[in-house]
Amino acid sequence: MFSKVLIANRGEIAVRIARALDELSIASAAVYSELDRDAPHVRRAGEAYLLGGPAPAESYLNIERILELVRRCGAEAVHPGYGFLAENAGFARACEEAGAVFIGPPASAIEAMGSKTRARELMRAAGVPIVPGTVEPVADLDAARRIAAEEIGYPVAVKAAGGGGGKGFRVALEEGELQAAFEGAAREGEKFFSDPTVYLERYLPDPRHVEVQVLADAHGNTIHLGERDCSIQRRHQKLVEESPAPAWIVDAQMRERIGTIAVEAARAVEYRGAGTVEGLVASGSSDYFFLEMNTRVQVEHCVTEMTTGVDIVKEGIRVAAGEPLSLRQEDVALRGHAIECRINAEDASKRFAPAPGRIGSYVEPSGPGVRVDSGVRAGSEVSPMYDPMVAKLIVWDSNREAATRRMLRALGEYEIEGLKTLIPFHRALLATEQWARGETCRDLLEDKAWLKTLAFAKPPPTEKDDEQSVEQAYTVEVSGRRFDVRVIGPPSAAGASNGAAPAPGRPTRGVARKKGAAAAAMRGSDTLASPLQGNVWKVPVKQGQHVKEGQIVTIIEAMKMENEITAHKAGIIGELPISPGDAVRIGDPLAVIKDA
Ligand code: MV4
Repeated sequence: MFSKVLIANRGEIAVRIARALDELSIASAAVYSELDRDAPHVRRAGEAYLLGGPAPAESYLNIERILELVRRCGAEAVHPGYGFLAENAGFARACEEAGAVFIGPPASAIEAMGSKTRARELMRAAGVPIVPGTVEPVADLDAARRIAAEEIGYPVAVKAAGGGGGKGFRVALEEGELQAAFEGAAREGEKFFSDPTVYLERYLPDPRHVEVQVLADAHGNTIHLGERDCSIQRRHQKLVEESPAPAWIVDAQMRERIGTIAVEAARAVEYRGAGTVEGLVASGSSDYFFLEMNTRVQVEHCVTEMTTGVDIVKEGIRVAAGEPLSLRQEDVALRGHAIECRINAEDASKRFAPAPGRIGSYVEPSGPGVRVDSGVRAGSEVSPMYDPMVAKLIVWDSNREAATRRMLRALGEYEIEGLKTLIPFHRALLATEQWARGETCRDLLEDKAWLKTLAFAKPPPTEKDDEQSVEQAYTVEVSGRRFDVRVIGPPSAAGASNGAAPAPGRPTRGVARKKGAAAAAMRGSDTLASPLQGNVWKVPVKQGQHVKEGQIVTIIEAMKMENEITAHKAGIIGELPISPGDAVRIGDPLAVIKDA
């Protein structure tokens, strides 16, 4: 077994991996960006090293720097978590070349599944059912027209070959819509994956997203841990996941069938470690079609851990070290029902706009059947630079109905001050008839009137009296390695001496005052300020135009995501100092909206 592993990630998944390493008596090394000096994942690991600046390219995507730290700290393996470098075959290879084990599948399996057309071809050859359509890239619009009309039939889905997770996915309900869908998918493929090739699939109306967790070792064992239903999605972002799927969607017989399909899919690419085979179940049928395979541990792996008792992260580490899986297929038993709600720093009432900010007081739910995997704590700053998912709330109970009630109880216990999150959205969603009936809730997730009811009250000013604490915790970096120190003395003198970030929960006077002033300046202002850093993609409004509160003013691309920025008030667009292509930073004015 390894003696030390470097965790090449941040947030809740880095904490999750550190916990698994701890239980396996493996030392853990965290890495962090300048923004994450005081993040929980940094404190949770045994040691921690600075990667570089806040931007992912300088930090969590900085392959050279990560490999340099692997050598320096003496880690024998690297755990990539999810996102960032997790599905980067080049990184997996670079790790092996540097003499470190990449905790994940072989680079060849990442590559095979990374190209969606290649994956479809391999799956078809392996007898895995794929959504009917092409397994080769479609050369041009004329070819697409012919194939859609003669071979597939409308409606068709146009998907980017380099895509996945819904990026570069367009639908054409009829021939008249094909050109826009084709060009849109190709453009998005080019933008996100530097690959404009697309393929076609039959479009399945209102399907369910059902995925199967697999585990494979290097001793010929490939098993599955049942399915997760992730049908509650908005703009291809999963919001709620459950395991098992509602009993009326997947019964024991179907579970065995799709489990076998998933194991075949994994075997076809000589998979190792933890992976997920995603599929669609057509509405009102039990037909199951392979969609894609995620070659990493997933955000929602926890619901499967709750119903099987298997520690998926630990199994992945064991397998990477050459050990066999700790269980066989016949040892897998599903018990009860688990649900996960993603706690994102987003405002559902404003089209799920990112809502970064600083957390004030913070209390996680607990009690029977409740698990919280989080990457934040009181005082944490949630940056627009990274994923808005700050925590996951997972509950288990004996059946779906009981688990739903337990989730509502736990959501009620969750206290996050100062940050808008999806907690009110989840409380409302899980209380609906649609959820109780196990529907996909598509209409509800786009229902403006319903979402509007989830608006946040204006927060009262929370500026607290300055603390008179004499003990202060600081982070110091010595040659790029992080250490925690405590300084006893007058707070201002200690703060000025080294300029290090103060420990969370103990804001210095300067920081507290600046925050308060900025917040006061924004309140009641006509200026719509950018909540994030990125590039202006679209500006669907004009100067002089009347806008309603919540109407889209601009779409900003950041972190490969399109973020809709909506009017904070109704009125007339006075100034509009932005146009497509402009780079904007946090706080930059996007528009001035005058009272009508
Ligand atoms: C589809 C589809 C219908 N037909 N493919 C792909 C990525 C994933 N995030 C959703 N994807 C879909 N692919 C074909 N051929 C519908 C979706 C889809 C979806 C599927 C299940 C549950 C919720 C969904 C929400 C949006 C789109």
